[in-house]
Amino acid sequence: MRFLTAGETHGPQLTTIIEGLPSNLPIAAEAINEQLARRQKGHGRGRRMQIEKDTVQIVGGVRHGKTTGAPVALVVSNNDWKNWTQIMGADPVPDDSEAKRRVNRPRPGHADLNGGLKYNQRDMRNILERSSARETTARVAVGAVARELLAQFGIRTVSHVIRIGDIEVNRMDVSVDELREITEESPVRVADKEAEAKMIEAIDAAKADGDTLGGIVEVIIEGLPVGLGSHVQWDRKLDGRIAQAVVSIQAFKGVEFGIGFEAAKLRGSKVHDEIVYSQDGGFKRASNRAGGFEGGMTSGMPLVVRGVMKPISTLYKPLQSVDIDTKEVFTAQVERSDTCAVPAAGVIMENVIAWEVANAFMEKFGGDSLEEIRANYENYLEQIEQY
Ligand code: EPS
Repeated sequence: MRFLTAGETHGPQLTTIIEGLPSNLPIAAEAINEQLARRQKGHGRGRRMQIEKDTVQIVGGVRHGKTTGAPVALVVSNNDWKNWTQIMGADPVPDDSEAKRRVNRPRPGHADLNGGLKYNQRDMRNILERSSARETTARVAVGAVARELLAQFGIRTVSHVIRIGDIEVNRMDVSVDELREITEESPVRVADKEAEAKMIEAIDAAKADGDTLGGIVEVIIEGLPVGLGSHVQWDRKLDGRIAQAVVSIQAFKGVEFGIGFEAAKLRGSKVHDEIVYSQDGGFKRASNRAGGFEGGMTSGMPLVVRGVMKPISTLYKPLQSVDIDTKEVFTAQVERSDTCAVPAAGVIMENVIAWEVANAFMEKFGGDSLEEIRANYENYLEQIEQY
């Protein structure tokens, strides 16, 4: 399967085409809207989120609630577009027009300067409009569709924030289902109430200082069969693909699986998961330090992936930059932005990973209709059972 997105943060809409989905997959706009709404929440978001109420329009590939096998086309409109029609319109405007809201002081940490140089754009608005994390709206819509496919096979995902700035959660002894319920109600998507209060305080303090905060989010996926991805070729390793997807989320700087970077400190005997077998449960691991992967393939244990997001680089108290016209030192341009988008980033990460897993699922069990995939899947489970 594949997809592409198009659209600018203050343009008319975000557009996506997904190709390769099977037919007969139930898709409801409400299920996509639910994911879009989750992405918009979180303490620390700016005024833009009060303007937008993201809802999807399904404009291809779905009829009477089910996919037909044709490309699925999705559109999410930007409510803010009405304030930007001149600034972001496709029609030409005079070179010196105020309507351009030209950006000539690149913001450190953003795509502005690299993109301006690379694409030979002297108005860096042409870069920032597309590099903006608004684009993740489209990727969440794609992930929401992927989740529908995974849900057909009992595969479920959850995410939670484990760090914002220097505040880390205490691990709670809760099931994944409980975690899902609690984090959905939390303004920073954590289960630990004490950490929640401190995180909110830290975000408010950063905002008061014109500063921003990053953090770490964790995604857990349960119900996976063994053997998604493959060891045989570098670009078929599913953990590698997930790493790429996670680090491609705007402002993400790193990814780890299971105990992740901790493994560097420990001896092998404290890192690897012992293999156990039972008549009714089949092969399992006694622990899950590997985070659900061995050899680039799923082990059947839950996937545990963490991603680190740097603090958003648009600062109300901007850092030093250089004016590209005069080459003089200036502070970077101020654009409206969020103080902390880590809670939203967890939802984004869940959805981009859901896409990668669904893609690997289709490679393994792929068929043109949901029924064909189900038959392949069940056949494989039987093979595993008899192994
Ligand atoms: C963003 C800047 C802000 C965020 C935006 C990402 O938008 P604006 O410049 O319009 O205030 O709100 O995020 C979204 C719009 C979104 O939907 O997540 C940026 O520069 O990346």
